[in-house]
Amino acid sequence: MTIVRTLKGHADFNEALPSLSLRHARRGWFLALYIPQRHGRGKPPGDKQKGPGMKLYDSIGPNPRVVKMFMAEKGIDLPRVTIDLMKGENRQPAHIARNPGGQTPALELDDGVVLAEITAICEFLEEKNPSPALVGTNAEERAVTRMWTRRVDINIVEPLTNGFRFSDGLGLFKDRLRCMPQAADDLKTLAQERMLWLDGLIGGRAFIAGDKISLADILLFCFLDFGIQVGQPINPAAKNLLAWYDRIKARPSAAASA
Ligand SMILES: N[C@@H](CCC(=O)N[C@@H](CS)C(=O)NCC(=O)O)C(=O)O
Repeated sequence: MTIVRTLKGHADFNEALPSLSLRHARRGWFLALYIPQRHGRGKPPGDKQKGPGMKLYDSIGPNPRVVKMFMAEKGIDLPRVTIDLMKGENRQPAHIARNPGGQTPALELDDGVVLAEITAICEFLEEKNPSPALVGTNAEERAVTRMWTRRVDINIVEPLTNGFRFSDGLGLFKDRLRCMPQAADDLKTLAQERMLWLDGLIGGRAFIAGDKISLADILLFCFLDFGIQVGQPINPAAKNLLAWYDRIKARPSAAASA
């Protein structure tokens, strides 16, 4: 049974020191590289799952939330396994064997293939459950959604997230990722500037990629909501974005994924 916890704020991240040492992390990477397996297909040693069944390896944080909100919009329900990020469970060999990136979410399929990377997981779920479409119903719609999703990702999600990891989240991430604390303020400023840029582009549109909710909205919402919790609020000058945020937040999928 799944326990879905919400991220209460950056204090949680800062207060909990990672129990994982660099030595363990290195060992995990070593195992991931040298245990014979087809890339992305590793069944973790000791995995006792019997019979077919997809499951979502879930945790706190905005990335798993994107998948959960996407699923909520589509009415998909899957068994979940909670990975304890604060204790570094995601960086231990069992999870690294599933996802060499050592992060969450990961979606294990019926045949043992493990998908990671939120956009890949969402695109897979879309193909298996086309309605309601959150990527698109034809080539053009899909391309437009992917274009906006990528814009959101590069311009806002990446700088906002790294701005957090390199400052408020440093206590948690310093032994997990290459952290550049000297870049944190610039990254946060960049995210703020790009919010204003996006604000100008979306104008009077109801949604980021057009007149229907899409993966681009879900991605942006989950990360802006995370930013609000960790001291990176939406740029107050971005009036269109603020109105958009309120509209998305009112959707049941926002509460269902929190
Ligand atoms: N590029 C990955 C990013 C995943 C990611 O950063 N996940 C976070 C949770 S929001 C994580 O696992 N953080 C813990 C860590 O890196 O140790 C994706 O698209 O899924």
